[in-house]
This record gives sequence, C-alpha cells and structure tokens, in this order.
Amino acid sequence: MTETIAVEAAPSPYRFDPTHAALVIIDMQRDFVEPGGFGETLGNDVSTLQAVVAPLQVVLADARQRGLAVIHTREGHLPDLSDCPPAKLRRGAPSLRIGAPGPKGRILIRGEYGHDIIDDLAPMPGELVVDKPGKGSFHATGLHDHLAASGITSLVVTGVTTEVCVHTTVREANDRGYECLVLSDCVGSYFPAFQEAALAMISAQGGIFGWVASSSAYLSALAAADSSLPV
Ligand code: TIU
Repeated sequence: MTETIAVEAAPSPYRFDPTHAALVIIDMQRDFVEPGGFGETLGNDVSTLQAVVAPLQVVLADARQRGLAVIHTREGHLPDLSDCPPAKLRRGAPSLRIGAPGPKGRILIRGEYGHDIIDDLAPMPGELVVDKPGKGSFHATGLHDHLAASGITSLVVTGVTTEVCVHTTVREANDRGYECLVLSDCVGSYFPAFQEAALAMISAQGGIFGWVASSSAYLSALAAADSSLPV
C-alpha cells in the first residue's frame, strides 16, 4: 500500500510517496570529509563536515529498513583526467591539484582510497553509486535515465557541500521535474554562513527549487505514517 507522506518543511509541507522516492547522499567521500583530501587542499577545515555523519547514518538506516531507494554519488575523475575540464584542473591555488599524489591517494581520482565514501556511510550491495565529474549529479551521468526508469520523482537530498554539490544537484533535479527535500542537518558546508544562506535560498520565494526540513521532521512524518497503517 502506498501512502503520501507530509513532512513539516519550509516553506510548506513536503508531500511524497516513498515508493517513488530516493534518498540521495552526495559526495560523502574521504576527499571532502577527512584530512588529506581534496577539501583540505582547497584550504578548508574539513572537521566542519563531521556533524553531518551521525544524523545521516540514522536517515540511511531508516531508508534501508523501509526499502527506500538509496543513491550515493562521488565526485571525481578518471586516472588520465580526460573528464576533468582544464578550467577545473587549473582553478585556484590548492596545496595539491586534482590528480596529484596525496596521503589518501591521488586527489579526487576514481579508484583511490580518498575518492571513496567514508566507512560510516559505505554503500550496500544494490545501492546505486553515481560517479560524476562535476558538481551536479546529473551532468555527464546516467542518473536521470535511472530515476526515470525506476519511476522516482521525489528526492530526499543529503551530503556535502551544501552550497556546491548539493545545491547544483538540487537545481539540476528541479529543472528536470524532480521534487527535492533537503535535510538541513544532513547537509554540511565548510562555511557556516554559506550553510545558512544556501538553505534559505532553497525554500525562499515559495520554495523556488525545493523544500528544507530537519531529519527529525522527515523521520517523524515517516514514523507517523507507519503507525497509521492498518495492521
Ligand atoms: N569545495 C566544495 O565545497 N565542494 C566541492 O568541491 N564538491 C562538493 O561539494 N562535493
């Protein structure tokens, strides 16, 4: 039996059918979350992202338990860098450039230890892992085709960083017709001011490209629907 869930969200309740929804976990890779990776080479204090891990583990466990589709993404490049635009490779003044050897392997390169997802949120068999060369999860990936083939229209979006890969993905998804709920405590930024502004931008103007809710509001709505089901 399918049921429409209503999550208390900004700017209005987010309504979705879990049988047509997926939990999307963006780029929870060692390269962003742990020292010695891409995020740190850019000059960031990566410890700011740790707060996301525990609430995201709860949301992930709930999704697995109820059979909600789970999709992980990883930002990174082929070992020969043929999918890395020169503009991205040359940008800024990082301590190590993309492809350079770092303490966790070559920076942001597929197959390296640093490129993979942290142990606390490791994908399970059957969960889609989308490798993406860009910030958005739709650009140069098969994600849209996969979602369309699976009948998924609603995305519960989590991961890092809020103003970069999460925002780009939600904007891409919105333009393709998906309805996105961003879980405020399950997305993280290296910059507290950007975290606040990025979340505000999503729900402003009547929810210009999505909805925002806490993970507790999201989980409570699912639990309330569970307890109202006939036994
Ligand atoms: N630097 C930064 O904030 N983010 C990225 O480069 N990628 C993602 O957000 N995953």
